[in-house]
Amino acid sequence: MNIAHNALKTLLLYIIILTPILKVAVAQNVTSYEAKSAIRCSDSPFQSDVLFVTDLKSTYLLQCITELLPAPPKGYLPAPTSYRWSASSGKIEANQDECRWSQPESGLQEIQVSGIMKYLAPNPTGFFSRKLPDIEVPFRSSLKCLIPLQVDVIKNGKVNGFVVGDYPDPNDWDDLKNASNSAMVKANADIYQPPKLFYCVIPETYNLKIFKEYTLGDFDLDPRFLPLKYPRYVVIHPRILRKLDLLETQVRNAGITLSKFKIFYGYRSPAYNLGSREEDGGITLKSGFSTHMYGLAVDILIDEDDDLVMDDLDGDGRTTEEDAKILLNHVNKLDRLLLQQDSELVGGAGWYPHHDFWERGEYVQSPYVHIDARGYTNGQRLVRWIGKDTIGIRKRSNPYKQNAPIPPWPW
Ligand SMILES: [Ca+2]
Ligand SMILES: [Ca+2]
Repeated sequence: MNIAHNALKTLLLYIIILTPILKVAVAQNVTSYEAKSAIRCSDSPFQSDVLFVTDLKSTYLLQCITELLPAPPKGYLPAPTSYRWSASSGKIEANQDECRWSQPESGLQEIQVSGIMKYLAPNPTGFFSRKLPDIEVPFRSSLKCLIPLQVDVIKNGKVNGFVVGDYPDPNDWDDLKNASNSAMVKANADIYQPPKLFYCVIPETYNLKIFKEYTLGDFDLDPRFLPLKYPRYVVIHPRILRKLDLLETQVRNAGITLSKFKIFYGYRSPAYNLGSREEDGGITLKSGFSTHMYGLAVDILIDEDDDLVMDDLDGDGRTTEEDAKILLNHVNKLDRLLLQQDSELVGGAGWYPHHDFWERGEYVQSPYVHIDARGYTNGQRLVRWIGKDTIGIRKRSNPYKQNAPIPPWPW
């Protein structure tokens, strides 16, 4: 009797506990909801793993985009969503799903938003129908932002302790002697001013994508070949990112497979450029006013098989200077169009038929192409040049083939 009584009690208890749960489950068709959210910046195209900040004077407008998955059932009405914004540094002016952000500190910063998405259940329609539960789902998102360090005057050739060397003066005749074309440098002195914005490169930021598939480290020297102390600083002008993007489109439209260009050299400081002149075999490969020093240039390969050698673009079964020429022809086509459009993205290009990247030892020898977004031409002619043969000068054999395994990443 007692056992039966206890069993009945337990059953009743279960019914009492389970009924509301079952009701919700039935009402919501056992749906569990998820609120997806993301922070987007409409003011900048440079957003990938991080928002890549290129202008410290700007106020960035950030928007939180939310979506309930799956969509709420028919009849549910959205209630105002609550948002709570915060930032690791800088000034925030939040207004619902939007937030204006300004004056952030340099380095890797983070914006966060959290809140609750709410949908109100429809009112019951019949005498026996019950009110369904409202839907309330919390969400949380964050956006990493890479903020440059502003350096108005480079003192003692250093940026926050990192040696960049002395930038030459485009109005000084002594400095102009080292320019490959002093008249053009002098006439375009505005782009040859010492840069003011430097991005800090550390192992934690090296692999962060700043724009589409391009990482911050793509613009720094490769630590697999040249282990140097961190933190380091690089300059990346937004114009070269926009130009890489246009060139990618142009190359892909021609039917060439390309995930991204492999950047051999992005930023090179004046100290690095001067130091490596000697290593280039005693010849001056690097101009005293190289656009690499201003973050306006990249040396690139198409290297989908990732062997650090230009791919066989013309399909003759081997890598030669002709493969680099195919890429150069695409740069020419793009630059002619940019010149017609009077675009600031127009630039110089160099064809390097044979080249030895001295600091990578025997690992890397490949034809490549230099592109830049210097913004000027030589009248109606594009600025173009052919690189010297450093493999021949250094008497390296077996070009374009690796003869040693590529070193592992140091982290
Ligand atoms: Ca290759
Ligand atoms: Ca070929």
